[in-house]
Amino acid sequence: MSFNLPNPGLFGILLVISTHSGPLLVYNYPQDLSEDTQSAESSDDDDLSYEDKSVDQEEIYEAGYSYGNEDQYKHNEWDSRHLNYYMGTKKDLLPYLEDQENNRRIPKGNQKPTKAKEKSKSSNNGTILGMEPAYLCEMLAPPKSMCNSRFEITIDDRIFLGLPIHKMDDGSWRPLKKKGRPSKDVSESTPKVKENLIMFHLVFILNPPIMERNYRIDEMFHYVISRLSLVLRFEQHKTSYISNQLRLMIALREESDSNSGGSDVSNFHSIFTEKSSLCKLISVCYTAISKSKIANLSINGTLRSFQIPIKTEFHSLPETSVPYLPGSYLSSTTNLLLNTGLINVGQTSRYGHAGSLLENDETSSSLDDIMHLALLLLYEPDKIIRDIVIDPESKFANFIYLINPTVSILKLASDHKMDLKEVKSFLSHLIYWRRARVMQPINTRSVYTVSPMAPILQKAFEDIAKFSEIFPTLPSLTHFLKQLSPQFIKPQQFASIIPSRDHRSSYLDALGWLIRNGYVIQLQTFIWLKISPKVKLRVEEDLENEATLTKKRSQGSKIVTVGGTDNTSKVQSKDAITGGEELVQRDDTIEALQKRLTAIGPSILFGEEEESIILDPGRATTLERKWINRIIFEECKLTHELTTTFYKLLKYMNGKSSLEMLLLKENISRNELRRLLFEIEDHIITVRHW
Ligand SMILES: *[C@@H]1O[C@H](CO)[C@@H](O)[C@H](O)[C@H]1NC(C)=O
Ligand SMILES: *[C@@H]1O[C@H](CO)[C@@H](O)[C@H](O)[C@H]1NC(C)=O
Ligand SMILES: *[C@@H]1O[C@H](CO)[C@@H](O)[C@H](O)[C@H]1NC(C)=O
Ligand SMILES: *[C@@H]1O[C@H](CO)[C@@H](O)[C@H](O)[C@H]1NC(C)=O
Ligand SMILES: CC(=O)N[C@H]1CO[C@H](CO)[C@@H](O)[C@@H]1O
Repeated sequence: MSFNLPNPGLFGILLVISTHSGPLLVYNYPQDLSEDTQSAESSDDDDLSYEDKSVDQEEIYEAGYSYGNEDQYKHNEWDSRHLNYYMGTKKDLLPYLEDQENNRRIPKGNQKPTKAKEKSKSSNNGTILGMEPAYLCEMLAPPKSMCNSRFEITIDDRIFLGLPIHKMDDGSWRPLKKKGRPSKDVSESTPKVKENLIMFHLVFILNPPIMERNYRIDEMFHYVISRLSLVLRFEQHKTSYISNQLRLMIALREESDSNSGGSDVSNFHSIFTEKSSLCKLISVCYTAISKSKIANLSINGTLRSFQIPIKTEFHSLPETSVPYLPGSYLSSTTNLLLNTGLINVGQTSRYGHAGSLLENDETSSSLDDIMHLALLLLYEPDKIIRDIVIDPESKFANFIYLINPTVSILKLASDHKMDLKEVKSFLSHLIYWRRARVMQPINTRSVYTVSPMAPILQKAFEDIAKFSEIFPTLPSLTHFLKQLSPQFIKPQQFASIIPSRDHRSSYLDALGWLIRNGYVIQLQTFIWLKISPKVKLRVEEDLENEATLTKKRSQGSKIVTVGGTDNTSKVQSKDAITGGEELVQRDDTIEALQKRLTAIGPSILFGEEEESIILDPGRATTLERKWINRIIFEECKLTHELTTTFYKLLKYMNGKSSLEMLLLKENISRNELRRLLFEIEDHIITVRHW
């Protein structure tokens, strides 16, 4: 099992409608949904078929699965119903497929596969998974109260998932502002269906592996079903698109009946698919989504894309036993894309139900941060422009030609006086269409190293040849990687491996290639402020002096009684464990504090004489601010300029925002930062990772 690999498990799509005369299955794709026949047939092919996983075979096998530690599973019993069933190597695949096919031949429950299959082959009067369409329709046409929200039923291990859309009481299709009578209530001459249509429901039939069930259906609902259903609702509301399509289908059927005398029933399906744009889009949607491709659907003349994005960006290292796609990229920068919906971060728990669909505001603010990054094209510009079919003279194409991984998008836009909104739209499309990835601009002064996810086992052999073909004058791929991960010293700035100025640009190109293909990642620097016992002691002394002074004048100060140095630092260390919980309130009693601290256990507490780490200076307590000031003004005696820089740096001292991001976002030079870090060296903890 791996959520890192695409596995849509889409078995078919149904269009169910309700009219005043009851529910009706109008169209289904593929035509034969009587049993799981498609996959059984394909497993006769060579060992690379594997189509029942519904992933895009060509693409993934071309790349080769990344299986992590192969040996771990070598001796496992091979059971296609078991959760480990595709954590195998290629050579395990054949027995697996055979096994699966055998399982499939055993009829399950009340289904009668053979009969159903014969029937459906002869006409579209067949069953859906052994069930009569009329019976199934009753279930898939829920009452109004259950419409306009997620719909899900499971029948014989198949999940029927959709977002049924019901007509509003006022006759319109969208719950909008009062004025929203249907904008064009088309002529009364239209046959019954139009007025009759009260509900339509695009039902996706899924058969995900049991262990992935919730994940896969959430993913499908979030990325495809909900979005597509709402677009259709919009079209129905605006132009009666669904009603018009239904009328068209009735007309087609009548025409066909009168031509063939009603004998040629089986033809409806192909006629519908060909002539009705609604049926066509259902078939195109099925074909693309079931292969993990991007479905480009023409909905009443407008082209829209739907897909379950493939997971190729990781912000943390997946477990070694969990497969992922080779060439995947590892960077904490990926976090910046979390809310954009452009990539798959593999957390379906983040997807609300139908609610979170229009996340545009969130998306566009997340894109602001991304503008500081650069785009790395995953293919040659010409190929991209050809493949996504845009005019080579267009602004979009022009933008693609300008993309340079060494330059931030913001700079690119300002250098060429481009409209930021337009640029955001271009870059979103390139990321969504799997043509580009964002990353920090490639820089000779940044540090790069071999990715722990590098596809060494899967692809290195062919890539070594490719690399030397593309960069004939450079060292080999293996030599490059060795230099980037030196054995006895820590990784150096990229500049250190560039032999001369003349080599600079070819080395940067090669670096881009290595990053694009998942071999190399950027190392980033994360820092925290640490408070030494000495600083704490000095601040405590100051406080005591202050307190004495204050006491002389009035009554005791609350700060001294409650915010005792060591106790605050212990509370702080609690924060380290729970990961970002609010600091304990100042007015907590010492008893309460102690209770919480004992609950955590003594081993992780910093002793009285030990250092504290300030985890989030953005939310520093009064005492912590005193420590910080002590460091700035007394311990390091920073100059005025460096103090200013220090305050800019402060909010990055949380172990989450890297210094490399700081250089990109704040107006601080590398030199200035270096000087500051040198001065405060004794008071920081540095961690380097992706
Ligand atoms: C359709 O199915 C019904 C019952 O399942 C059967 O009576 C009828 O003959 C079938 N029609 C065709 C055209 O196969
Ligand atoms: C498509 O949209 C236009 C308006 O944008 C509308 O006039 C037309 O009827 C629609 N087509 C269908 C098939 O609904
Ligand atoms: C849909 O369009 C995108 C962008 O042009 C393209 O990458 C993708 O391959 C297309 N999908 C299919 C199934 O052709
Ligand atoms: C950036 O800093 C330099 C000096 O450090 C200053 O001259 C310049 O005006 C600053 N730019 C911005 C946009 O703040
Ligand atoms: C100053 C102060 O209140 N210090 C307290 C910190 O917590 C320890 C127990 O962990 C107490 O013994 C101290 O009195």
